[in-house]
Amino acid sequence: MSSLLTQVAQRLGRAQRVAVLTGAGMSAESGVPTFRDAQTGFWSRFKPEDLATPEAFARQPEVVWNWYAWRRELVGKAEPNPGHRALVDLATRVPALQVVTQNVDGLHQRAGLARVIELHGNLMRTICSRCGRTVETWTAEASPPRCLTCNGWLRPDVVWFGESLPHDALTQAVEIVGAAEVALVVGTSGLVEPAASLPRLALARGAFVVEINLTPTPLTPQASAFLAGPAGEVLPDLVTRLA
Ligand code: BV8
Ligand code: ZN
Repeated sequence: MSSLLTQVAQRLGRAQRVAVLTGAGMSAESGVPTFRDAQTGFWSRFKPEDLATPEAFARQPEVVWNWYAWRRELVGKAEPNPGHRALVDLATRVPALQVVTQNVDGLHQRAGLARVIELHGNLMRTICSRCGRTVETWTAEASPPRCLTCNGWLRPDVVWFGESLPHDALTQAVEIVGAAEVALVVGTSGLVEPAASLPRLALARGAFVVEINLTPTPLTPQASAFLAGPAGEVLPDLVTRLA
Protein backbone atom coordinates (compact mmCIF):
# COMPACT_ATOMS: atom_id res chain seq x y z
CA MET A 1 0.00 0.00 0.00
CA SER A 2 2.81 2.41 0.86
CA SER A 3 4.17 2.39 -2.72
CA LEU A 4 0.65 3.14 -3.98
CA LEU A 5 0.38 5.98 -1.44
CA THR A 6 3.72 7.34 -2.70
CA GLN A 7 2.57 7.02 -6.30
CA VAL A 8 -0.65 8.90 -5.54
CA ALA A 9 1.28 11.56 -3.60
CA GLN A 10 3.58 12.04 -6.60
CA ARG A 11 0.54 12.50 -8.87
CA LEU A 12 -0.88 15.06 -6.45
CA GLY A 13 2.49 16.83 -6.31
CA ARG A 14 2.47 17.31 -10.08
CA ALA A 15 -1.21 18.24 -10.43
CA GLN A 16 -2.46 21.77 -11.07
CA ARG A 17 -6.17 21.01 -10.71
CA VAL A 18 -7.43 18.53 -8.08
CA ALA A 19 -11.09 17.75 -7.33
CA VAL A 20 -12.02 16.11 -4.02
CA LEU A 21 -15.49 14.50 -3.81
CA THR A 22 -16.41 13.62 -0.24
CA GLY A 23 -19.22 11.59 1.34
CA ALA A 24 -20.34 10.68 4.83
CA GLY A 25 -17.23 8.53 5.45
CA MET A 26 -15.25 11.81 5.56
CA SER A 27 -17.06 12.77 8.78
CA ALA A 28 -17.33 9.29 10.34
CA GLU A 29 -14.17 9.86 12.45
CA SER A 30 -15.74 13.09 13.71
CA GLY A 31 -18.50 10.97 15.23
CA VAL A 32 -21.13 11.89 12.62
CA PRO A 33 -22.88 8.64 11.61
CA THR A 34 -22.88 7.86 7.89
CA PHE A 35 -26.13 7.38 6.03
CA ARG A 36 -25.54 3.62 5.92
CA ASP A 37 -24.67 3.39 9.63
CA ALA A 38 -27.43 1.94 11.71
CA GLN A 39 -29.15 4.89 13.29
CA THR A 40 -28.90 4.98 17.07
CA GLY A 41 -31.43 5.21 19.86
CA PHE A 42 -34.88 6.58 19.06
CA TRP A 43 -33.92 6.95 15.39
CA SER A 44 -32.93 3.31 14.98
CA ARG A 45 -36.54 2.51 13.99
CA PHE A 46 -36.31 4.81 10.92
CA LYS A 47 -34.33 4.52 7.67
CA PRO A 48 -32.69 7.83 6.61
CA GLU A 49 -33.93 7.40 3.03
CA ASP A 50 -37.49 7.28 4.40
CA LEU A 51 -37.10 10.44 6.48
CA ALA A 52 -35.10 12.58 4.01
CA THR A 53 -38.02 13.08 1.60
CA PRO A 54 -40.65 15.79 0.99
CA GLU A 55 -43.34 13.12 1.39
CA ALA A 56 -42.12 12.22 4.90
CA PHE A 57 -42.04 15.92 5.83
CA ALA A 58 -45.60 16.43 4.53
CA ARG A 59 -46.84 13.29 6.30
CA GLN A 60 -45.00 13.63 9.63
CA PRO A 61 -43.34 17.07 9.80
CA GLU A 62 -42.68 16.83 13.54
CA VAL A 63 -40.74 13.54 13.23
CA VAL A 64 -38.65 14.84 10.32
CA TRP A 65 -38.02 18.20 12.05
CA ASN A 66 -36.96 16.41 15.29
CA TRP A 67 -34.67 14.02 13.37
CA TYR A 68 -32.82 17.03 11.91
CA ALA A 69 -32.81 18.79 15.29
CA TRP A 70 -31.09 15.67 16.70
CA ARG A 71 -28.57 15.65 13.82
CA ARG A 72 -27.95 19.43 14.13
CA GLU A 73 -27.12 18.99 17.80
CA LEU A 74 -24.83 16.03 17.04
CA VAL A 75 -23.05 17.89 14.21
CA GLY A 76 -22.76 21.00 16.38
CA LYS A 77 -20.76 18.95 18.92
CA ALA A 78 -18.60 17.25 16.25
CA GLU A 79 -15.13 18.54 15.37
CA PRO A 80 -13.33 18.34 12.03
CA ASN A 81 -11.02 15.29 12.03
CA PRO A 82 -7.43 14.91 10.71
CA GLY A 83 -8.87 14.05 7.29
CA HIS A 84 -10.68 17.40 7.05
CA ARG A 85 -7.53 19.17 8.21
CA ALA A 86 -5.35 17.29 5.71
CA LEU A 87 -7.51 18.64 2.86
CA VAL A 88 -7.02 22.19 4.16
CA ASP A 89 -3.25 21.53 4.14
CA LEU A 90 -3.43 19.98 0.67
CA ALA A 91 -5.32 23.03 -0.62
CA THR A 92 -2.27 25.18 0.27
CA ARG A 93 0.01 22.93 -1.80
CA VAL A 94 -2.08 22.35 -4.94
CA PRO A 95 -2.62 25.39 -7.21
CA ALA A 96 -6.33 24.66 -7.71
CA LEU A 97 -7.90 22.19 -5.27
CA GLN A 98 -11.68 22.22 -4.90
CA VAL A 99 -13.84 20.17 -2.55
CA VAL A 100 -17.28 19.00 -3.70
CA THR A 101 -19.19 17.39 -0.83
CA GLN A 102 -22.36 15.32 -0.46
CA ASN A 103 -22.19 16.00 3.27
CA VAL A 104 -24.52 18.45 4.97
CA ASP A 105 -22.49 18.91 8.19
CA GLY A 106 -20.34 21.91 7.24
CA LEU A 107 -17.21 20.29 8.73
CA HIS A 108 -15.02 21.12 5.70
CA GLN A 109 -15.76 24.81 6.25
CA ARG A 110 -15.18 24.50 10.02
CA ALA A 111 -11.80 22.88 9.29
CA GLY A 112 -10.85 26.04 7.37
CA LEU A 113 -11.72 25.45 3.70
CA ALA A 114 -12.91 28.78 2.30
CA ARG A 115 -14.99 27.46 -0.58
CA VAL A 116 -16.87 24.14 -0.54
CA ILE A 117 -19.43 23.04 -3.12
CA GLU A 118 -22.34 21.58 -1.09
CA LEU A 119 -24.31 19.32 -3.46
CA HIS A 120 -26.94 18.41 -0.86
CA GLY A 121 -27.17 21.62 1.17
CA ASN A 122 -26.30 22.09 4.83
CA LEU A 123 -28.42 21.00 7.79
CA MET A 124 -27.01 23.86 9.90
CA ARG A 125 -29.02 26.23 7.66
CA THR A 126 -32.81 26.43 8.14
CA ILE A 127 -35.28 27.79 5.56
CA CYS A 128 -39.02 28.26 5.27
CA SER A 129 -40.60 25.41 3.28
CA ARG A 130 -43.13 27.85 1.78
CA CYS A 131 -41.37 31.20 1.04
CA GLY A 132 -37.81 29.84 1.05
CA ARG A 133 -36.29 32.56 3.21
CA THR A 134 -33.37 31.58 5.45
CA VAL A 135 -34.27 31.67 9.15
CA GLU A 136 -31.58 32.11 11.80
CA THR A 137 -33.63 31.80 15.00
CA TRP A 138 -37.03 30.45 15.96
CA THR A 139 -39.00 29.79 19.13
CA ALA A 140 -39.11 26.16 20.20
CA GLU A 141 -42.75 25.84 21.11
CA ALA A 142 -43.81 24.21 17.83
CA SER A 143 -42.19 21.36 15.88
CA PRO A 144 -41.65 22.31 13.12
CA PRO A 145 -41.56 26.03 14.02
CA ARG A 146 -43.43 28.34 11.66
CA CYS A 147 -42.08 31.14 9.46
CA LEU A 148 -42.87 34.58 10.91
CA THR A 149 -43.36 35.98 7.41
CA CYS A 150 -45.71 33.48 5.78
CA ASN A 151 -46.48 30.95 8.55
CA GLY A 152 -44.99 28.07 6.51
CA TRP A 153 -43.19 25.21 8.27
CA LEU A 154 -39.43 25.64 8.72
CA ARG A 155 -37.21 22.89 7.29
CA PRO A 156 -33.48 22.13 7.00
CA ASP A 157 -31.78 23.62 3.92
CA VAL A 158 -30.87 20.17 2.55
CA VAL A 159 -31.75 18.35 -0.68
CA TRP A 160 -34.21 15.52 0.02
CA PHE A 161 -34.60 12.44 -2.18
CA GLY A 162 -36.71 13.40 -5.18
CA GLU A 163 -35.64 17.08 -4.92
CA SER A 164 -33.30 18.67 -7.45
CA LEU A 165 -29.77 19.59 -6.46
CA PRO A 166 -28.97 23.33 -6.31
CA HIS A 167 -28.36 24.26 -9.96
CA ASP A 168 -25.22 26.33 -9.36
CA ALA A 169 -23.64 23.73 -7.08
CA LEU A 170 -24.17 20.92 -9.60
CA THR A 171 -22.96 23.05 -12.54
CA GLN A 172 -19.81 24.08 -10.66
CA ALA A 173 -19.22 20.49 -9.51
CA VAL A 174 -19.40 19.18 -13.10
CA GLU A 175 -16.96 21.90 -14.26
CA ILE A 176 -14.50 21.22 -11.42
CA VAL A 177 -14.60 17.43 -11.71
CA GLY A 178 -14.47 17.61 -15.53
CA ALA A 179 -11.34 19.80 -15.47
CA ALA A 180 -9.43 17.92 -12.76
CA GLU A 181 -6.19 16.04 -13.50
CA VAL A 182 -6.57 14.12 -10.23
CA ALA A 183 -9.84 13.36 -8.41
CA LEU A 184 -9.93 12.05 -4.84
CA VAL A 185 -13.22 10.27 -4.03
CA VAL A 186 -13.38 9.97 -0.24
CA GLY A 187 -15.84 8.12 2.00
CA THR A 188 -18.80 7.68 -0.30
CA SER A 189 -20.76 4.53 -1.08
CA GLY A 190 -21.44 5.92 -4.55
CA LEU A 191 -25.13 5.01 -4.46
CA VAL A 192 -26.84 8.41 -4.60
CA GLU A 193 -27.28 10.16 -7.95
CA PRO A 194 -26.34 12.46 -9.54
CA ALA A 195 -23.32 12.80 -7.19
CA ALA A 196 -22.33 9.19 -7.84
CA SER A 197 -21.80 9.96 -11.54
CA LEU A 198 -19.15 12.65 -10.91
CA PRO A 199 -16.21 10.24 -10.46
CA ARG A 200 -17.10 8.53 -13.74
CA LEU A 201 -17.11 11.95 -15.44
CA ALA A 202 -13.57 12.52 -14.14
CA LEU A 203 -12.49 9.11 -15.50
CA ALA A 204 -14.10 9.86 -18.88
CA ARG A 205 -12.10 13.11 -19.03
CA GLY A 206 -8.86 11.19 -18.40
CA ALA A 207 -8.33 12.13 -14.74
CA PHE A 208 -6.41 9.93 -12.30
CA VAL A 209 -9.22 8.92 -9.91
CA VAL A 210 -8.21 7.80 -6.43
CA GLU A 211 -10.85 6.21 -4.19
CA ILE A 212 -10.28 6.34 -0.42
CA ASN A 213 -12.68 4.11 1.51
CA LEU A 214 -12.80 1.41 4.16
CA THR A 215 -14.40 -1.01 1.71
CA PRO A 216 -14.73 -1.32 -2.08
CA THR A 217 -17.71 0.37 -3.78
CA PRO A 218 -19.23 0.19 -7.30
CA LEU A 219 -16.58 2.75 -8.35
CA THR A 220 -13.59 0.68 -7.17
CA PRO A 221 -13.20 -1.53 -10.27
CA GLN A 222 -12.97 1.57 -12.50
CA ALA A 223 -10.86 3.73 -10.17
CA SER A 224 -7.20 4.41 -11.09
CA ALA A 225 -6.21 3.62 -7.49
CA PHE A 226 -7.99 2.35 -4.37
CA LEU A 227 -6.52 3.31 -0.98
CA ALA A 228 -8.18 1.14 1.66
CA GLY A 229 -8.37 2.84 5.04
CA PRO A 230 -10.00 5.56 7.10
CA ALA A 231 -9.95 9.06 5.57
CA GLY A 232 -8.58 10.44 8.85
CA GLU A 233 -5.43 8.37 8.39
CA VAL A 234 -4.99 8.03 4.61
CA LEU A 235 -5.33 11.75 3.78
CA PRO A 236 -2.75 12.94 6.38
CA ASP A 237 -0.42 10.16 5.17
CA LEU A 238 -0.76 11.41 1.57
CA VAL A 239 0.00 14.99 2.63
CA THR A 240 3.06 13.85 4.59
CA ARG A 241 4.39 12.03 1.52
CA LEU A 242 3.80 15.18 -0.57
CA ALA A 243 6.17 17.13 1.64
C1 BV8 B 1 -32.64 13.83 -7.83
C2 BV8 B 1 -29.22 15.33 2.23
C3 BV8 B 1 -34.18 14.19 -9.50
C4 BV8 B 1 -30.33 14.97 3.15
C5 BV8 B 1 -28.98 13.44 0.68
C6 BV8 B 1 -32.89 4.97 -9.11
C7 BV8 B 1 -31.66 4.97 -9.74
C8 BV8 B 1 -30.85 6.10 -9.70
C9 BV8 B 1 -31.26 7.26 -9.02
C10 BV8 B 1 -32.49 7.21 -8.40
C11 BV8 B 1 -33.30 6.10 -8.43
N1 BV8 B 1 -34.42 6.37 -7.74
C12 BV8 B 1 -34.34 7.64 -7.25
C13 BV8 B 1 -33.19 8.16 -7.68
C14 BV8 B 1 -32.71 9.49 -7.44
C15 BV8 B 1 -32.17 9.61 -6.02
C16 BV8 B 1 -31.16 8.52 -5.70
O1 BV8 B 1 -30.01 8.59 -6.09
N2 BV8 B 1 -31.63 7.50 -4.97
C17 BV8 B 1 -30.73 6.41 -4.60
C18 BV8 B 1 -31.03 6.00 -3.16
C19 BV8 B 1 -30.92 5.28 -5.56
N3 BV8 B 1 -31.50 10.89 -6.00
C20 BV8 B 1 -32.21 11.97 -5.70
O2 BV8 B 1 -33.38 11.96 -5.37
C21 BV8 B 1 -31.47 13.30 -5.85
N4 BV8 B 1 -32.30 14.17 -6.60
O3 BV8 B 1 -32.23 12.88 -8.42
O4 BV8 B 1 -33.54 14.67 -8.35
C22 BV8 B 1 -35.04 15.24 -9.96
C23 BV8 B 1 -34.81 15.74 -11.22
C24 BV8 B 1 -35.65 16.71 -11.67
C25 BV8 B 1 -36.68 17.20 -10.86
C26 BV8 B 1 -36.88 16.69 -9.59
C27 BV8 B 1 -36.05 15.71 -9.13
C28 BV8 B 1 -31.23 13.92 -4.49
C29 BV8 B 1 -30.27 13.08 -3.72
C30 BV8 B 1 -29.84 13.82 -2.46
C31 BV8 B 1 -30.47 13.18 -1.25
N5 BV8 B 1 -29.99 13.86 -0.03
N6 BV8 B 1 -28.53 14.12 1.76
C32 BV8 B 1 -29.82 14.51 4.48
O5 BV8 B 1 -28.60 14.35 4.67
O6 BV8 B 1 -30.67 14.31 5.36
S1 BV8 B 1 -28.18 12.04 0.23
C33 BV8 B 1 -27.31 11.46 1.54
O7 BV8 B 1 -27.07 10.10 1.26
C34 BV8 B 1 -25.94 12.05 1.69
O8 BV8 B 1 -25.92 13.42 1.41
C35 BV8 B 1 -25.11 11.25 0.76
O9 BV8 B 1 -25.13 11.79 -0.52
C36 BV8 B 1 -25.86 9.97 0.72
C37 BV8 B 1 -25.11 8.98 1.57
O10 BV8 B 1 -24.15 8.58 0.79
P1 BV8 B 1 -22.65 8.63 1.33
O11 BV8 B 1 -22.23 10.04 1.58
O12 BV8 B 1 -21.90 7.84 0.34
O13 BV8 B 1 -22.69 7.96 2.72
P2 BV8 B 1 -22.96 6.46 2.94
O14 BV8 B 1 -23.37 6.33 4.34
O15 BV8 B 1 -23.84 5.95 1.85
O16 BV8 B 1 -21.53 5.77 2.72
C38 BV8 B 1 -20.48 6.09 3.57
C39 BV8 B 1 -19.24 5.55 2.90
O17 BV8 B 1 -18.13 5.92 3.70
C40 BV8 B 1 -19.23 4.03 2.83
O18 BV8 B 1 -18.74 3.65 1.54
C41 BV8 B 1 -18.23 3.63 3.92
O19 BV8 B 1 -17.51 2.46 3.56
C42 BV8 B 1 -17.31 4.80 3.94
N7 BV8 B 1 -16.66 5.07 5.22
C43 BV8 B 1 -17.16 4.93 6.47
N8 BV8 B 1 -16.24 5.35 7.38
C44 BV8 B 1 -15.16 5.79 6.67
C45 BV8 B 1 -15.42 5.61 5.30
N9 BV8 B 1 -14.53 5.95 4.34
C46 BV8 B 1 -13.36 6.48 4.74
N10 BV8 B 1 -13.05 6.68 6.04
C47 BV8 B 1 -13.91 6.36 7.03
N11 BV8 B 1 -13.57 6.55 8.32
ZN1 ZN C 1 -42.03 31.72 4.90
